[in-house]
Amino acid sequence: MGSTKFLWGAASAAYQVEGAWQADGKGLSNWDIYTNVYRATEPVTGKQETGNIAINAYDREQYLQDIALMRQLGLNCYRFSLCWSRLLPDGVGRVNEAGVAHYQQFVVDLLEAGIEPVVTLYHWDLPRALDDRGGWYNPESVAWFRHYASLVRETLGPKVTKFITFNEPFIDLFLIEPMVENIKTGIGDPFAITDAQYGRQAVALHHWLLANAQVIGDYRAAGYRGEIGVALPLMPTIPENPGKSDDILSAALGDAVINRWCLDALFKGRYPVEVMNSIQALNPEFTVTEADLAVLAANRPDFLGVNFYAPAYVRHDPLKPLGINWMETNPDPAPAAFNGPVRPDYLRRLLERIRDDYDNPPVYITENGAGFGPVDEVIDGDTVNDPRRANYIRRHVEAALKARESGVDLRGYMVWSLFDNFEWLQGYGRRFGIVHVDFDSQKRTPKRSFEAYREIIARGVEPAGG
Ligand code: GCO
Repeated sequence: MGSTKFLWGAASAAYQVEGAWQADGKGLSNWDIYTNVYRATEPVTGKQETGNIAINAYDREQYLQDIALMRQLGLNCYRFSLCWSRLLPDGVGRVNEAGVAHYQQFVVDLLEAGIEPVVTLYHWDLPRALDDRGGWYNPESVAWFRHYASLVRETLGPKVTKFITFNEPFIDLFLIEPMVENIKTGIGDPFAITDAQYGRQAVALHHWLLANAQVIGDYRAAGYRGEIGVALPLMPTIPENPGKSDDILSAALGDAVINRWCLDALFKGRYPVEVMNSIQALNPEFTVTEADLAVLAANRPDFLGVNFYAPAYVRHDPLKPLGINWMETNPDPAPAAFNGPVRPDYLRRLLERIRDDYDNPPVYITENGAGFGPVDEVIDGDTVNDPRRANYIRRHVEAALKARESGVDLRGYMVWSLFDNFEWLQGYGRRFGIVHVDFDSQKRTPKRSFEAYREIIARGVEPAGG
């Protein structure tokens, strides 16, 4: 089951847009603690910023206005995530009926606007009560997530035809969470992530992947007739200096850790051997049983969500985990986007690689977008001039549709993001929206990129297969 029409959408995440951090019986999440107690944005942005209000997207009066903008844009889908602790304030156990009712109403409001909800179960905001019980390092986390996912299937499944279990395992577990840990323990440089942290995070990632597979199995066993997938942060790696063997080797290992670890787990039911060897060298306790791998192999997702922003230039750096420095260089000419080099050619190459290496699974681009800083956010009367973002979107959609013409089973594109929002540890300073948000007044102002994306949607796509 699932729509045959090409999906044109936008993506968001609960903690980045909802606000209402203590409304209607919601339990605290890890991110409520990170921002209000650890003041986690301060070492990165210089000020304490939180998602307590964000862009007020929980408020129905507000989100109905936002849905009107979605209709003006021509969207036929909208990707958002659920805040687990709105539904289960303690993570497991008692259900918060007000939280369930909120998301059921949001789904109805989207459907009545002709917009298909694409629902992410986990976009990084874990109930604080579960974080206190060891979070994703606790083997029980697989059962906690299955319990939560079953509640979601029962309450939203009848109207939601596409679920995404997890968003961006590698970014959350191997970048954001170690940074928060460094901030919490007072290490000077939040980016000083260590081999030991990588070794420990691998345990959490294994639990995510097991939980994903078990939930896919649960949904199918329960007769769920929609589609269920995972959204991966895929970054083709490029040796910063192709004349240096170390860079070439680090780029290859980086590709295995960043891209193939999850892709192989989801679509081949195994972990790359070089990943297993590298991680077990960091953490001898990291073990994966044949039974675990059998669970992965038996529950291949219905689709792959590709979150693509940029390729990653990689140089060998003995001071970085596994010797992989994947974040610090961008030798490409300006303009540099927040998330890396502007290289739409690498999106096409990535999609064609997925087609060839993973048996051409159905693919949705579940995130793609850019921010370039104040130079590309120039308020101009009743709009905002962001030509670089508009150009970025045009070029990446074009590259994706070229891949589709070459046989990639691409079924949709979702821009990140419809609205400027809370960009995790970067706070509100990194704008990604095609609609400007005045974070004080909550006023929305469509940017030039909004019109550019509207024209792309209006132009449409050729039927698949030419
Ligand atoms: C991520 C997330 C989004 C980000 C977006 C811009 O991958 O980090 O899915 O929450 O806001 O990617 O960085």
